[in-house]
Amino acid sequence: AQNGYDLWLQYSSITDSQLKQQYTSKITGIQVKGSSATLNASTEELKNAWKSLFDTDLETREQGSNLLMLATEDRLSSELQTELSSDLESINDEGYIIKQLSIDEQPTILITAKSDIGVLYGSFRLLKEIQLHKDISNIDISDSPKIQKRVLNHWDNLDRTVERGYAGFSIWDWHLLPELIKPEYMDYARANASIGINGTVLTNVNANSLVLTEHYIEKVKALAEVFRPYGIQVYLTARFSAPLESGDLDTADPLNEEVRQWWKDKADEIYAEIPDFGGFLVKANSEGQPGPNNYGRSHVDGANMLAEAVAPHGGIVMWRAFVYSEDDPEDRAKQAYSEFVPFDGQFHDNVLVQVKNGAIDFQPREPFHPIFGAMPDTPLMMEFQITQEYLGFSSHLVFLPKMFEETLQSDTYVQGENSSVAKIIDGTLSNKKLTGIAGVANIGTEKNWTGHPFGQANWYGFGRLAWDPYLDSEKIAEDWIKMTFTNNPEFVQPIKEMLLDSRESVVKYMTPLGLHHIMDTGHHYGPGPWVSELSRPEWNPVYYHKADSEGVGFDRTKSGSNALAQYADPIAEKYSSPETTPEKFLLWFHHLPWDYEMENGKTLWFNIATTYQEGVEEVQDMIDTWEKMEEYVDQEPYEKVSMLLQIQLKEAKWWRDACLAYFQKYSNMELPESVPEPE
Ligand code: GCW
Repeated sequence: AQNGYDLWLQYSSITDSQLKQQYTSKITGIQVKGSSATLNASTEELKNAWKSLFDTDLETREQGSNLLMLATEDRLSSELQTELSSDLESINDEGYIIKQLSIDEQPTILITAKSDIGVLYGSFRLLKEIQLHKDISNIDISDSPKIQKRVLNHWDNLDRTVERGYAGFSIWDWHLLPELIKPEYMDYARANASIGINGTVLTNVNANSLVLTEHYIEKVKALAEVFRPYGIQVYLTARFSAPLESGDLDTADPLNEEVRQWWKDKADEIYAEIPDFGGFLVKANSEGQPGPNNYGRSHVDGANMLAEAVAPHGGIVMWRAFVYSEDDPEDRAKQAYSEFVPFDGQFHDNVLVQVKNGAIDFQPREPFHPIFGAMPDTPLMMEFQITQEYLGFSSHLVFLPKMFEETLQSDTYVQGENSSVAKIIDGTLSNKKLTGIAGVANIGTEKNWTGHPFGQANWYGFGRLAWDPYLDSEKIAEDWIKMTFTNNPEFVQPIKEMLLDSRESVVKYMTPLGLHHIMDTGHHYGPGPWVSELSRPEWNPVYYHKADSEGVGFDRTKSGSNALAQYADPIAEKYSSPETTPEKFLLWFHHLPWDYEMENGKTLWFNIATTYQEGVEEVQDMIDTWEKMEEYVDQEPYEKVSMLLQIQLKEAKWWRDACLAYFQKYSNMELPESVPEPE
């Protein structure tokens, strides 16, 4: 059923007899070489799926024809190893091969890999091919992840509230752990493994040091044990002042010997319980969090101290670059770069610097963060936000892979043309040994995990792009729709278009033409361009749009903050003039008069107004599309999406009306005819 719990692992019954015949005759049983928790998980998944897809049992058999064989490379006969040698050479430790072969003269479909986890990934891939109704005769697929650390970041607090979470409470039931293991934990692991996610940071970056105490480590261990067979490592956030709060030291100075020893002992203690613990994620000296700067030390001092503590155990440190200080509010967009770039090359090998996709904060649209490409000697990890803090929470339908793709495919030009952000993240541009990507999770206790039924697509899409950052968002949308709803093209085609367009629509009705951070403050829901009284200047929307009777926009060129200088040429040069700046970034980089003439010959004011209006109309189009889809969707999700789309329409109008009414006070210009007066 599509109530949402099963996510994209619906395994909906295949009723087409020809298709069913193809699959069930090609695979009549399963043979598993060796045994391990991961191989068992693979077998269980295949067997359960079979039951659901074909209403028949996939039985374990030791021999025969048309078997599905699961075996890691080292369990293959030497002839097979030779036959497959070039395929095997082409995959990495987590990759897999799925191939139709003849083994002992029997037709066999083999899933092989260098590791058990590779076999698990291959099993999910085979199931995906079937869910997508692909032809599997002569199947021949090999694939490997391009990024090593593919992790979710949960901003989950120990009291089960979730910072910026809109799908209920935290799924981690700390109170009842370690004894009570909810079935959701395993289904969470299955879902993540199915898209290749291999790590999860369980706790909020605004961290509580309690999670590092013995009592909680036991609970974390219980989760780690559920996740381990699925190849998912657990990580924790480390509050920098933990030695003060949960230890008995009176400093957290990273150069103090006792502090260093405290972290080493802490790491040893954790690893004794959780041998495959992933390491720490740290938010330090950002938004009031403690950090090395409190002791006159640098980010390098802080990160390297923790890196030394986890290094003997193979752990890593993900040190966030999301910093902006109170001292220099001239342009928040410049600060992370200014603070981190000078440290390039100074972090230990097991440190990743984790950078948000843009320099401000998870806006509906931002240019890529200028740090990407500017630290060639430091592994940089991408941080995307899957939860929709600035994009309408889980009330609005927005397909984020389209946005992630835009960032990943942006050309930084740092080593000439074709220096995409994706190449920096996957390490190919400067030959990085450690690579990673993180997504701030949108998961909670809602029955369907993500609140909005289409929020699942963002979790799914993040995973797919983490595995392969070059993937097309259209492909992701198509796969997700088919696996979650139906393969019927009458549904797939229009809904795919709706998803792909949805991101641009939200930009249009919230922050068109490069406007940003004009959401009402604190909660970041709904418009608030007028807000100006918060204590820190850079928390106020007026700081970002700078509307006055002269014009609107943030001048980041030489005549302004010159943040543009942080980008390589030709970007820096091209964007220095409004005429050659892509219109989608116009007001991000320029303060322009209301009557500035745009490409279409109309004024800036006219374009702002009509773009807001287009955004509203596009939400209406989404509603029209959805209304035609009733027959393809179960009643519950159908109605839920219908009602949510009505909220989205109402709020798109709210955005349009509020922003235009506010900006009109400064522009003093009439609304274009096509734009209705505020209701
Ligand atoms: O986007 C902002 C959020 C904060 C968040 C912070 C961060 C976890 O408003 O809630 O804190 O970013 O990323 O650290």
